[in-house]
Amino acid sequence: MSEYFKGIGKIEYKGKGGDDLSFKFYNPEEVVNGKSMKDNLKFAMSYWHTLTGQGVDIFGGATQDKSFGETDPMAHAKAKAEAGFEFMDKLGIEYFCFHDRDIAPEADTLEETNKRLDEIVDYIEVLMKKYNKKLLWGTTNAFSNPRFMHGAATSCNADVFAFAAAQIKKAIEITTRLGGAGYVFWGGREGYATLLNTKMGFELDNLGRMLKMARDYGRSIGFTGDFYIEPKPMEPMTHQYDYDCATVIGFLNKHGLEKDFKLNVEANHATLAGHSFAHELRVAREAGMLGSIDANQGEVFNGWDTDNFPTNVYDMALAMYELIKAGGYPKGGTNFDAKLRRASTDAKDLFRGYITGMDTMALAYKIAAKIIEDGRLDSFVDQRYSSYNSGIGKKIVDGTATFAELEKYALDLGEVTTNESGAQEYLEGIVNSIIFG
Ligand code: XLS
Ligand code: CA
Ligand code: CA
Repeated sequence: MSEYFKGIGKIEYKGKGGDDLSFKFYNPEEVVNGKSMKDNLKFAMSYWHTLTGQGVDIFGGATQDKSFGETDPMAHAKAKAEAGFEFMDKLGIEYFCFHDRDIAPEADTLEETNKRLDEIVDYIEVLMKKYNKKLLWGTTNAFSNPRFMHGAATSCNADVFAFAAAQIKKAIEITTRLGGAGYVFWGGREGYATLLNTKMGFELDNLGRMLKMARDYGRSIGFTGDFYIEPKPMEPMTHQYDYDCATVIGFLNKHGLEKDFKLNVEANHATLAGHSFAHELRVAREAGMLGSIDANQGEVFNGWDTDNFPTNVYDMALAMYELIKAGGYPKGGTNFDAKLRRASTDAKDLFRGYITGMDTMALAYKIAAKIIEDGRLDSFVDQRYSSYNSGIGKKIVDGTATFAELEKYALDLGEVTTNESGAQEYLEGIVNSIIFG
C-alpha cells in the first residue's frame, strides 16, 4: 500500500511551543470530567471534504488534487479509502463518516452501483480492522444526482421517492455491516424553491413516510445505532424543511420518530438559521435529543455554508458547555464537516486544518468544563428561578395552581416588588475571567 501523505508522521501533542504539525491543546490522553479527551470528543473525519473535495466553487474548478494517483473509478475509490485511513491514523482520529457516494462512484445502473459499494465496503472493513477505526455514521447522498432536482423523499415524482428509498435501504445496510453507531439524514434537497409549485404538507408527510420506513427497515436488519436528522435552514433549496432543531423536534414528535431519532447539529447550519451553535445545542439538549455534532464554522458575514474548520474558541466553549451538560455524546461524536479554503494548496494544509480544529475543540471543551466546575453560572441560574421552589411558584410547577388562586394571589400582592437583575455583564465577565484569567 502506498503512503499518500509522505513526509508527515504521526501528529503528537507537544503543548504550546509545538510546531504547526503538532497538537498544542489537544492531548488525547488528558483526563477531563473523568474521561480522556479522546473519548470526550470522539473526533471523526468527514470522507467527503477530506478525500473528495477539491476546492471547487461556483466560479472555478479544482485547486486541490484528490486523484491519489488513480484514474480508474474503483482503483480511485480504493486509493481514497487507503489515504483516508492513513490520514486518520496519522492524526489519531478514531472515527469517520461517509455518504454512500463518497466511498464508491455511481455506475450506470443501481444494481451496478450497489455492487461497487459492496466491493469497497469489503475493503473498508479490512482497513477498519487494520487501523482499528470505527464508523461514526453513514448517510446517503440523495441530492447530487440530477434525478434529485426536486428532492428525494419530498420529490413530486414517485419514481424518485422509490429510487431514494432503494438508495437509503442500501446505505443503512452498509452502515449496519460496518458497525456504524449512527445514520444521518441531512435533507439535501428536501425543501422547496418556490411555494408556487409546491404541496408543502404533502411533501412533509412523504418525508415522514420515508423516515418511518427507514427506521423500521434499519431495526429489522439489526441496526441498533441512533438515527439523526441534521437541521439546515437553506442551501441548496430556498427553504429546507429541516430548518433548525426546534422545527425538526416538532416534526419527529408529530411522526412518532422521537424514540429512534436524535439530532446531528452542525455549527454552520445553526448560524445560517440565525442562531448561535450553543442555542441549537441547547434546544436539542432540553429535548433529550443531542446526538452528534458537525464541527465547523461559517464566515461571519457570509450568508452561506462555508464549512470552515472551527477556530472560534469562545463560541465553541459555549457549545461544549451544552455538550457536557447533556452528559456527553450518547452514540455520536465530533465530525469535522469542514474543508480547506480553495487557495490552501500546501500538502500540509489538510493536516493543519484538522489540527487547528481539534485544538479548538479541546480548548473549548476544557473551558466549558472549567465554567461548570467554577459553578458561579449554575448557582446564579438556580438562584434566578428559586421563586419556583416553594410557595405559589412550587404550586405552578406542580400543576396544582388554578387561575382563580393565582388571581387571588396577585390581588393580595398588589404589585410585584422584587425583580432581581439578570446580570448579563457579570456573567459574561465570569466567562472571560475563566478563559483568560
Ligand atoms: C451539507 C451537510 C452535509 C451533511 C451530510 O450542508 O452538512 O454534508 O452533513 O449529508
Ligand atoms: Ca453537516
Ligand atoms: Ca455545512
